[in-house]
Amino acid sequence: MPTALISGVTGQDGSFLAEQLLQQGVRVVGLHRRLSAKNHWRIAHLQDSLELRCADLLDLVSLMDVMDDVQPDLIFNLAAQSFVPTSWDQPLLTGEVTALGAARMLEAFRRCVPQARFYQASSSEMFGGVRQSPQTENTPFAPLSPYAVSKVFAHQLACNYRTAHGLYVVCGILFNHESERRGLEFVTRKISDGVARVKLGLASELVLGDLSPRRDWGFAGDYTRAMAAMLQQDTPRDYVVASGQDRSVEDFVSASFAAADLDWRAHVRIDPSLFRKNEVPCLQGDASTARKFLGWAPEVDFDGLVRRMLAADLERLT
Ligand code: NDP
Ligand code: GDR
Repeated sequence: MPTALISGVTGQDGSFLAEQLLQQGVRVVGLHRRLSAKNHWRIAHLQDSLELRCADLLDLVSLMDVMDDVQPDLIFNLAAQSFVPTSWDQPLLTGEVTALGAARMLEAFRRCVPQARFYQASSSEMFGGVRQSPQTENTPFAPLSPYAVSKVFAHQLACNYRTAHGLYVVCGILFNHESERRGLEFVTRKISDGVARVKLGLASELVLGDLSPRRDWGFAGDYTRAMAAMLQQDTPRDYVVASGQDRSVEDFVSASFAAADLDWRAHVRIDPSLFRKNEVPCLQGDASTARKFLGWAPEVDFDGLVRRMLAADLERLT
């Protein structure tokens, strides 16, 4: 039975990936960091089968200790400071965790368990000021935020560990993926939570920023399936994972309010202070490589995602 080590197991993707690997009979060890209050709500249902170890991406020694002890066959580096606006407020922390944290994970892997296979969570944000559409594994990067710059560093370093050290390293360049486990600060979850509150009479309005940016949204559980499949291939390579369809934030808002039989224009207020510096206007991915080599295809479409997230927030708040 292989052993998988997941950093970021308390996050959205970590929880879906852990669940799916456990279902396949894999032994799963999750890394969590010491916090003053536990934040394990996304993995609470896995507590009987998931092993947890305490380590921090800021502390190389803690990562090496865990790798030496656990001897993983598969390593998924999902931990990051992942919220773009925070990366402007805390660019140094973002670099420490999202860029250098990946370097520490790679170095711990190289020194302790070089025979293992390593997955790096790369991001469509690396394409930022896009040079071509749709974006593929070969599209040049044009990062527009400290978060995106950090992800480019981590991505290119991971590729170097593959070519220079001959290690099995894969980067999944994932486009936005969402779920009922998404953090409330991200726009889709802010919308599903906000619509549910309006529907239940708990709020009268939803305050948002720019509705014009376009993203290629999918369901997180579909995307973590692709991550697991990437480490099962004979040859390590990079893969774009995306739905192939771009929609505006306004599309997500109107679909969500419509799913609750509400008119979004009566409830949404735009707050210009929420507009971003260096906004990424449009991202659209081409997942042909993932389809070809992994046989991957998403199971949840845009409308299914909107309905699923709204239903979960309605149930939670009722
Ligand atoms: P989340 O923000 O939900 O989860 C981030 C995880 O990183 C949390 O478990 C968090 O722990 C952990 N973490 C943060 N800082 C540290 C640290 N110093 N040491 C150890 N762990 C730390 O992200 P997602 O699940 O959405 O995304 C997973 C990965 O994929 C991230 O790297 C993200 O940047 C990337 N990505 C995400 C996409 C998406 O659309 N979701 C798209 C493309 C890439 P804690 O709970 O303690 O805060
Ligand atoms: P993003 O996700 O920055 O694409 O990064 P987010 O959901 O935060 O923003 C998407 C778009 O919505 C616009 N927007 C708002 N965003 C938020 N959060 N809140 C608002 O009120 C609001 N109003 C409009 C934003 O300006 C933006 O254009 C996510 C993260 O998961 C990254 O870690 C990951 O790498 C990328 O997706 C791919």
